[in-house]
Amino acid sequence: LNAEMPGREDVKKLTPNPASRELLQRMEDKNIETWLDRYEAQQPQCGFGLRGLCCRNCQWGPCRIGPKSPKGICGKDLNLMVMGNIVRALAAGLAAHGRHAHEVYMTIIAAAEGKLDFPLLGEERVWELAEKFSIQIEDKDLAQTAKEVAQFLLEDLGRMTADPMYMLEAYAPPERKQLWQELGVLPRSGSYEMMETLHMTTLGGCSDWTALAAQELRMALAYCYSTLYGSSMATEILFGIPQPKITEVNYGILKEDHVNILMHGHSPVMAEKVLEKIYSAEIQQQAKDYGAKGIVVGGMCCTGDELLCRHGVPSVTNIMGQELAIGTGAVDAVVVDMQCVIPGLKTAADCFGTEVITTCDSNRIPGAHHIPFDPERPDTLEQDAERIVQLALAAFKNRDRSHIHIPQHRSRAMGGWSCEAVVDAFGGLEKLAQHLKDGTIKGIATVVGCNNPKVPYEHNHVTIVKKLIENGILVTTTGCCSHALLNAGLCAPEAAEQASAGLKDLCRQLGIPPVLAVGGCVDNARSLRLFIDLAQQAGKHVKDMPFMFIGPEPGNEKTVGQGVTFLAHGVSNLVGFPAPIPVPLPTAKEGAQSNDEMDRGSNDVADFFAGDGLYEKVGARVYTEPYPKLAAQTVRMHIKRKRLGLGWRG
Ligand code: MSK
Repeated sequence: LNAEMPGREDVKKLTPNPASRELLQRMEDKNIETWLDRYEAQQPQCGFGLRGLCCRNCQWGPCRIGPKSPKGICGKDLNLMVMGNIVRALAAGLAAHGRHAHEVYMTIIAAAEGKLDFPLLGEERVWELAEKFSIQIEDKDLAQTAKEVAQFLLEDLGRMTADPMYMLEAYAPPERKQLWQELGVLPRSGSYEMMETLHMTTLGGCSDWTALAAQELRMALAYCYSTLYGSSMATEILFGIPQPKITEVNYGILKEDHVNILMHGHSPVMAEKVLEKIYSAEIQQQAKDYGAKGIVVGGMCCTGDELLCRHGVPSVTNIMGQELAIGTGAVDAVVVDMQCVIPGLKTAADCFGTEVITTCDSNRIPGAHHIPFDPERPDTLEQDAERIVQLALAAFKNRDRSHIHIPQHRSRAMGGWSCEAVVDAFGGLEKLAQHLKDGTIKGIATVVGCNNPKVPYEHNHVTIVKKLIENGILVTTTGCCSHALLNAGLCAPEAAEQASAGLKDLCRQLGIPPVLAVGGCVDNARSLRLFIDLAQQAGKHVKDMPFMFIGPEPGNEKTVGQGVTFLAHGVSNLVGFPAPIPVPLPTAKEGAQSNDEMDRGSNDVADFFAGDGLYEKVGARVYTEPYPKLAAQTVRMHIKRKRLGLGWRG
């Protein structure tokens, strides 16, 4: 596996964004450490770890599985170890999205009680959820109803009894609910299933890997309905349902003569308040008094996606671009909330005098300014947001201008694709379903997820998506993948020219791109809802539709939950390198002695996910393909098979 990984020169050559190539070289020339240096220092990476064949869940270990040691000290075999590691990764991913969800739900409650000055802009979502949850709304105003909705969402996050989850009951397709009931995988709540997963995988816990596989499905459903759907819709309640808007993206949006502030992380609550301050006349004037021509706000990772969706705030980059953005020497402050903020960010920031401001107690960075937001201690939010902006203004005043280098690359982009906005753009669900049926759109793929240093940065995202639209497959995207596609110009209406004839004409006529950036990680709920609604409109089950979930460069533990969520709904996955679910390999050589020979060992877990085991249960499987052009071909074949199954031409 190590042999498959790219070297420094591969990365610099294959990374599609010219601005990233320029900045990687600049950091190297200046001898400033980035992920690329640390990745090199880690080579070769442990072959046991790469395959999920080591366990350090207890103090008896670490144990690893090899030809001479087919079991851990406790007796755990290969299947149990591989499956246990995957299910634990999903629990960690659920914890991350769960913490995000908790912040947003508590913010609604604080806003509804008048303790926070947020106007609840997503009124239609409040009434929709109130109706779905059968909340009595007579004699209640918007704030009171929003508070009750948030309390229902909190219950889905924390329930300890076997009562049904409200969100799952409200939005899951009836066919799936029945199936999950039969499979015994209906979850209690996000918190309960996290607890149960750690319990099942502790020393002397569950010895049956198939029970852990069932827990994987159960937890993915908790992940989906207590955090993805919940956070995405709760954020819409607070800040509104996004609508399409044109903006510019990439590192070139930074300006030497402006104050440059980057917003990074996942939960957009503090970022929204900071933005409000920045847009105020007083702060704009103050920036001018400091000698700046204005203030540029740029987005990174999923907080960037949220701000792009709602305000057209230009996005800059993703998780592996965060040090490169600092390397422009033009960033005065980075405001970070939670998740995907790597420790290396501060090292780079210290080299360029960039202020790093942390706003979440969960994500501390030594040496950074810490100005936390806590919806249960809301009194200081206004002053805190003001302090953050003042720190950025002061940093501009003190900036060392001799180190500025902003690569002049910008791309046009259209963001703001809520589920409703996608449906409206196509003239309604009926028309969109008809385009699918007649083959104008061959299928829909949601291409998402992180970056990973094990693949040339952003190369797989961009290569796969170009091939998909060339073949008439409409793409939705979120998270770090969306930044790669935004910067590559694939989310601009002009990208229609790169699509197949049918998709090109349709996008041109509608004035939309063939790649729709639907938001941050939690907004994968938007793509899933689109899949569910389209299947219902077509009178089919999701599992039979020409849909696919693609994670070309999986990185964070959260991506496991994304993939399994779609699997549980009947949408097959195409996973790039490194697949968290290991690839099925040919049968073990008799008398294998070396680890390499052991690599060829059979793996029931991989067979379950990639073969017929999971498929027979949920109607979906995992394909693994590290090479992007082959991956796109696999997706095309999958979509073709689904169309044939439906009797749809094309
Ligand atoms: S930010 S979870 S690296 S997509 Fe949501 Fe990117 Fe993955 Fe973080």
